[in-house]
Amino acid sequence: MIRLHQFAPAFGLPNASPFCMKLEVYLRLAGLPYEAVNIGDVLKAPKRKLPYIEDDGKIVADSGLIIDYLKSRYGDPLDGALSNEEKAVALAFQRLMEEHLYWAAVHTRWVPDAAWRATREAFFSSYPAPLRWILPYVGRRGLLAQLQGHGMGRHSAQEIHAMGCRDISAIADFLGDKPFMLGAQPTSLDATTYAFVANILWAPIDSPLREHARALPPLDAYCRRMKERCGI
Ligand SMILES: N[C@@H](CCC(=O)N[C@@H](CS)C(=O)NCC(=O)O)C(=O)O
Repeated sequence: MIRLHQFAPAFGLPNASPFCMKLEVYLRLAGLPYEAVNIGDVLKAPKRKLPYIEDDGKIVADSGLIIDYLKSRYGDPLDGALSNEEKAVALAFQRLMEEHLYWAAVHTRWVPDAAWRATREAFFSSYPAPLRWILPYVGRRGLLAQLQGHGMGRHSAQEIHAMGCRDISAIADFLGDKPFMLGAQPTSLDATTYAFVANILWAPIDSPLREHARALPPLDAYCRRMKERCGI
């Protein structure tokens, strides 16, 4: 049985980490049985990030590499029939969400004081003292350093919001009135899209990104469709 190591659910979402949520949604859409280990211990993760999986003694980290591994081991029911052109578009959107929009969303959760209070409460309040006080401080400092390292954190809040909103518009424009990103059936791109869009739309973090996503009604309908399809 695949063991999925991830953070515990938070913010009323299956996972407040879009990468963990993406992988869990993928496992469900692909019909692969798994056991979720919601301990969220980043220090035990081989790359110090979650998710990672254990499968038959093999440990694989990084949601994208895990999906590649799962496809090679268990087949590719979601993407197997895609054309090279569709695969190229899927990869470009995946990178848009994971390497760009993600950092704009991280900024909305960890930087403004009001959002930070909600993030701290959701992610750290269940830890016993003194971890409850230390981890938020260490975690926030780490995330702010990552934002600087990526480069997103060097822009003004206004610039970051404008960039994130453009990404969200691109997703909505490409989705159009299709049921799923690449047509009538969900593919692995939908695991990514649902995870990243729901994490902006449905997390209780008031931000210009969420306002923008809310102003594009097909996105909420899409997330509901995905939720119904995968059950989380
Ligand atoms: N490329 C990785 C990214 C995973 C990632 O960024 N995970 C974040 C949570 S959303 C994490 O574990 N962060 C812990 C940290 O930075 O300390 C993947 O696709 O799995």
